[in-house]
Amino acid sequence: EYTDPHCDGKQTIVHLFEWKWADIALECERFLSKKGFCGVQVSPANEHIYKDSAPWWQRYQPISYKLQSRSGTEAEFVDMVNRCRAVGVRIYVDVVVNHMAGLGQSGVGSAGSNFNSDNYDFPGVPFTREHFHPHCEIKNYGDPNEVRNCYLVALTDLDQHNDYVRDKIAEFLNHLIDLGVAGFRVDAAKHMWPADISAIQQRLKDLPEGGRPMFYHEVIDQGGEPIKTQEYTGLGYVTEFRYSIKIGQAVQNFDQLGNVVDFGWGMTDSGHAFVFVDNHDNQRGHGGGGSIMTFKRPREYRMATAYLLANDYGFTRVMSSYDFHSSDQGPPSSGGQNIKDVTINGDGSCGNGWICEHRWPSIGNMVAFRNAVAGTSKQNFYLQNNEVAFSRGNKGFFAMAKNGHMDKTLQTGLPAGDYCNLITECRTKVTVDGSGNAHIVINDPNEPVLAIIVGGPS
Ligand code: AAO
Repeated sequence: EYTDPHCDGKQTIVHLFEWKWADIALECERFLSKKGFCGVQVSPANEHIYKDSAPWWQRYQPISYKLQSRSGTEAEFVDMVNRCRAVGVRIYVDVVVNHMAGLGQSGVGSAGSNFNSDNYDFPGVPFTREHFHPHCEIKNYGDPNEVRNCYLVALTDLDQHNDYVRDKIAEFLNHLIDLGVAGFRVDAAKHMWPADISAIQQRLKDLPEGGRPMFYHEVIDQGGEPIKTQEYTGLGYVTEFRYSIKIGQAVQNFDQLGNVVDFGWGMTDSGHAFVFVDNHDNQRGHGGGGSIMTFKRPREYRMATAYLLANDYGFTRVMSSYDFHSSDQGPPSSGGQNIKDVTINGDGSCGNGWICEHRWPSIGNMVAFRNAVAGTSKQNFYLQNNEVAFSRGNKGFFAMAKNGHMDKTLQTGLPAGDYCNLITECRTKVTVDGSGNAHIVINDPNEPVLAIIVGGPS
């Protein structure tokens, strides 16, 4: 019920991590709409702490639900939502409702509200001591009571059993619904009781155009703890971190590519799995490890994301990062809390320290592939000599070569015809014969991917 992204059947969102609202509006108009993106996950939009060092994670310490953050004002937020929507791109907000700011801090937040965490005083909402769990730190992830009722890294833990707390959180989400967003990423959902999240959902309006908002819950379940993603699938999508690890490993060892989804490991069913190659935490060593593939290894990262988008599992999110050298470092800035503009170079890449993985050809162009093959399954699977290929029903065909070169005749499952390789934007083509076979050639070590679709450009 909470799994419809409300974007006309499109299949992929991009996390524009720490972008300003004004830049996101521009990106919807100049790029995302043209490439078929469903929407954008935006960084937390509500009031948060300001720290002198301006780390990215200050946005995960709420002070109130006023919509003024490092990314912009409420007016700028509304302008972004409307301009993106006008070109068919929706906004999904990262909502931090498990907790407020961490202990040991006081002062003024990004919207000008005072706070004092040690006194549990957040007048901007307002929340007071009675709305929080008594202090205990989460030490043992083996104890679900501790994970849900104690504090995650000293963040003052709201008690979502409390009706007033439920009402205030619902009021915040309803405000965002009124403004036209299509859904929510629920931060630290693992640290809230599923029944409490459900009680909050029941207080929410339908979207103005009808239907329930999409929800995806951040639950890190890598198999070793009692809390399972399946406890949350009744509430929407749930993050599937095992897939992130498996895809990262498999692009380094192609033999594993046939086996990145295994329900025997307790992985989330495809209709509820929210999937990605990396996220803003694990790309910098926060929130759980594994061999995570990131933009710092561009060749393998392209292959990992292309495979994510080609495969028939889950609802997909593409990461879009800024360059960083230490795990706390905030977004490109010219000092203080100011965030630098995202500039666009002549070749379509980004400047000013923004990586813009979503604009890399074998990532951005795979979004159209995923849209075109939605609802089909993998067929004609071929995996040999560090080459992988498969068809998606009779709608699309995908191939990838680890060393950048492939020269092979394969069954594509597609009707006869000439098809453009989406990745090269038609600079290379594929001819499928009457029996569905085609001569597949890949000859680019940097973008070693080929993707063709029925009904695509020709
Ligand atoms: C900052 C400072 C803290 C300070 C705090 C309060 O860094 O020192 O105490 O402020 O003043 C982000 C940053 C935090 C930051 C916080 C607030 O990452 O560093 O704290 O903002 O500013 C757990 C949660 C998960 C969470 C993740 C980071 O379950 O929900 O930690 N992610 C979200 C956000 C994240 C944000 C918050 C939550 C808080 O995406 O950006 O924090 O709003 C295990 C558990 C996981 C657990 C990890 C990390 O993972 O399973 O549930 O994630 O540990 O603690 C193997 C296992 C794997 C395990 C992993 C690591 O891989 O298979 O399961 O090892 O041990």
